[in-house]
Amino acid sequence: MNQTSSFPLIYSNEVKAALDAGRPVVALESTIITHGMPWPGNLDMANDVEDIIRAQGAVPATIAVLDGSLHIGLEKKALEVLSHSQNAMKVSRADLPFAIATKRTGGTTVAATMIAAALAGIRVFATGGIGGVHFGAEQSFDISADLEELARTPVIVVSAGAKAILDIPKTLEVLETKGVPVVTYRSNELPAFWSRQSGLTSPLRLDSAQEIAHFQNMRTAMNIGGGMLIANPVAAADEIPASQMQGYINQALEKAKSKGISGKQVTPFLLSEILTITAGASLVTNIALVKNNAHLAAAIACALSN
Ligand code: PSU
Ligand code: MN
Repeated sequence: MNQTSSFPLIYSNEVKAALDAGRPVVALESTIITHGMPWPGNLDMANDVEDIIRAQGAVPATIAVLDGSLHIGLEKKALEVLSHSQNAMKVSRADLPFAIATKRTGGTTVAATMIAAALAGIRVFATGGIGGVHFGAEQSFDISADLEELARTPVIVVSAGAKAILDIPKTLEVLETKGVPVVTYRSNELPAFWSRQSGLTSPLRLDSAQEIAHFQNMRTAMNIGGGMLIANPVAAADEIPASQMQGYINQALEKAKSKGISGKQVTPFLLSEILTITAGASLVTNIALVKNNAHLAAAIACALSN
């Protein structure tokens, strides 16, 4: 364990060694562990994803707040404890210093994980899907802090697109307004998380990890701040087709509405409803797409460090 700052910031030995040596590192979020997937599948997913990154010659840095310390890289035991913790906070930008100040434990969202990754000098981050503009946002104003974070923090976020429970066209519009590049990997069509198709043309497309690294280097050279979103379609064998997903999503959205679910609960509620409605199939796809993203993120991290 290594502490090196004016607040409790702890690096795992593996991550510290990699950062010191300039070896490729990939950040991983932990809200997906604490709020996005049920135990024990969440723990298996977290361990498998770390191994995928190692197998490609990069080092995984799962990020979380444990008892008031910000951890960059979790030891096996800590990951296990987090995966079945009952009172973990969902920690986004607004909550990160709060969780540290009040000595809480929590899973970091895409936004909070980007902040931590940037602090640590990690340039690439793999997740499932980012938060975005929710349906009915014109009434609820429910727009994820992930979008603002992408606009300001220089980390490449590898996702399977925005979760299909979101209003994807509005999410794209907000990203465009904020100047966040959205790059789909090897497809002209933006994926929709569980599905390869969204019906929307991707703003940008690149076909290799090297090109993505080159693009990001160009953004850095031109002093254009902020991150970028990579949308990586899940493999055809693992997807749930969009036509099928739409019915499940509508059912979940109806239930959220009738129960008056709001704020931070919306995303976890919808994900767990969809899990029930699909009898677990959505989780299988969710795990497959996170692994797929870890693979690409590791390749980008390797390309960046060359
Ligand atoms: N992707 C998943 N499962 C999740 C999330 C993403 O496959 O649980 C989490 C991420 O941490 C993301 C968060 O940052 O949901 C978005 O929440 P909100 O819409 O409340 O900002
Ligand atoms: Mn929200």
